[in-house]
Amino acid sequence: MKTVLVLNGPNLNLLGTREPAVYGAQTLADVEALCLTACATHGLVLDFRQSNHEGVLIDAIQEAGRAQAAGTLAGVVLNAGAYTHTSVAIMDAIKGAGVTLIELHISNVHAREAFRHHSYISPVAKAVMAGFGIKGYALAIAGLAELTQPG
Ligand code: CA2
Repeated sequence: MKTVLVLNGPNLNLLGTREPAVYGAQTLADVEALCLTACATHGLVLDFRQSNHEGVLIDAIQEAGRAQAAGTLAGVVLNAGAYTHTSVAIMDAIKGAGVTLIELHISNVHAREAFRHHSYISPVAKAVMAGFGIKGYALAIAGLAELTQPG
């Protein structure tokens, strides 16, 4: 069974504690439980991580590229948080790793402030998902499963 890496960036550990109107009331532990169910449905193994540190996210993306090349990883679901809008380094890491990656946002970033409309991740992502709340994580995992095992 292949693994899916679900990688969460800065401040996503605060989910459920503030801004429920934007991000909902559920916690990151709830997101992990939802991802676990989605992976089980699709015969995938979940690797779920969160970091507030850009370099840690980059190390995880590079590791994912090696795992995909070795045939053990289906791909990555990345919610890079605010790094989406700022990080050339994360964009370079995704490109360099050659990993299949779905960019994910809980909120519809295009219906929010202008600075959230630009993403450094989108040009190097296989697909982009935004605005489905935390259910988007399950949809992104289903999308990766479809890419890996079409039909
Ligand atoms: O909608 C998303 O998932 C975002 O990636 C979330 C980021 C934001 O900077 C992006 O523009 C869109 C923010 C994550 C911080 O999440 C918090 C959750 C609860 C309380 C405070 C922050």
